[in-house]
Amino acid sequence: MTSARPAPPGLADGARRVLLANWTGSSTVPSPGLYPHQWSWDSAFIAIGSRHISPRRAQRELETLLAAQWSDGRIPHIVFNPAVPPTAYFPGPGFWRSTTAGAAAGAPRHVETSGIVQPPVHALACLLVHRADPRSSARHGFLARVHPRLAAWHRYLGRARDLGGGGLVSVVHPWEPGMDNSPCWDAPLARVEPVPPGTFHRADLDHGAASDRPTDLDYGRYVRLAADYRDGGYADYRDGGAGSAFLVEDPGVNALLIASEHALAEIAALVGADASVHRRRAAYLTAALVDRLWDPAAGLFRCRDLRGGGLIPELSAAGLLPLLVPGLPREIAAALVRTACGPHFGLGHTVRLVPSYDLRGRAFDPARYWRGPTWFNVNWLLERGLRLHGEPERADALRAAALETAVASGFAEYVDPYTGEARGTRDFGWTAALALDLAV
Ligand code: 2M8
Repeated sequence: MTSARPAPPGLADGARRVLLANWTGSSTVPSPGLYPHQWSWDSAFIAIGSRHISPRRAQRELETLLAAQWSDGRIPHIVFNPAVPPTAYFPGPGFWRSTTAGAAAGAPRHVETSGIVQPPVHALACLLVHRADPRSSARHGFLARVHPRLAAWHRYLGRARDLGGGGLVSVVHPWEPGMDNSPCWDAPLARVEPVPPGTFHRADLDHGAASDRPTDLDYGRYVRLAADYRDGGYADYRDGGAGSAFLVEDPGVNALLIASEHALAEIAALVGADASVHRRRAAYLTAALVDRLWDPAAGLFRCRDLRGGGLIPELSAAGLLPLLVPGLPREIAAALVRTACGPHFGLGHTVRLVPSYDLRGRAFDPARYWRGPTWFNVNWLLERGLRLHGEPERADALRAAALETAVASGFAEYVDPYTGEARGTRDFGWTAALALDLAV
């Protein structure tokens, strides 16, 4: 946050309007039409913004999500709202069947959820929400309640999801890193047999332009992977044996876990628990991230395909997200800034906000979801990273561009990186929330 330039007129009121309209009474939907349930990392980003409207509501947002945590520690990527018709979103609760298929893995019985996860940005969100009003947070025991749940979540990731055996967290589905159709997944997904077309109905196409969304072939593979995971009881297996046909180490997921381990250390200290375990975890994960995913020639972190492909050659914005990591070696942070500002991501000359994928990449598409468009959560994270690593002027410029683009696009889900034209749905939850956070 900075007061470098005032926010554009209408931003704060507009963001508040979106966050109020998307609030259900216990959590906030990303979008009432396209995404009518609670999403895991969306709620974390939304709470970071809504803490400026009501810290209590932001606490509630996070605690609603945490109440759906499985007893093995996982936080599901969707918590379904029973009041929403089952056909409103695909795949819905009837597909995931968490209360039965997830019983052995410890799915809760009182609520239907998905069985996969999303990036662990929650401890960071809880700490920021606490800081919005530390006295009220302490009075209501917010951190004392969330601390054990966050610790269990990180333990799940560290123990059950170190599927490559090198210390990093793996993802078992392209929905887990949150960048669903990133070109990074093209090669690993090519090995997955899609379910036959016509065996499911894509509710997303009732709300969004097909050219802005993943393809039917992508969806056939997403459904296959999710169904296989469900049919295996949502069990996680070490690499080499049974388990997901899609198995990847993603630098964004791991960077967010490291940032959240640092946040959890602060939370632990505030509630009188052991903080050192989280500091050690953060240091260990940072070393593993550099060791396994850093590509000095490219000047960014790559994804690792654990099913035989090695480091994936595509340049994704996920590979810049470790800029968020405190304690990243100085020369690596400097290289990430150079890459963000170089020809592949164009920050500050070709484009004003970082695109999701290489502007010069073979698969670049300025309209299609995570294959090029600019996303506000990615840019919020990079703004923080630039500030953390001593780049306040670049951070200020990025902040100003994010605020202007958020308002001009009607709080779009994502935008064309060159023109700023709105793509996907409008009045999108995290766009409004993170713009508000940058504005105040
Ligand atoms: C998108 O993913 C969902 C599946 O989880 C979908 O396409 O239906 C992604 O952009 C993801 O990152 C995001 O959390 C979710 C809800 O906004 O939508």
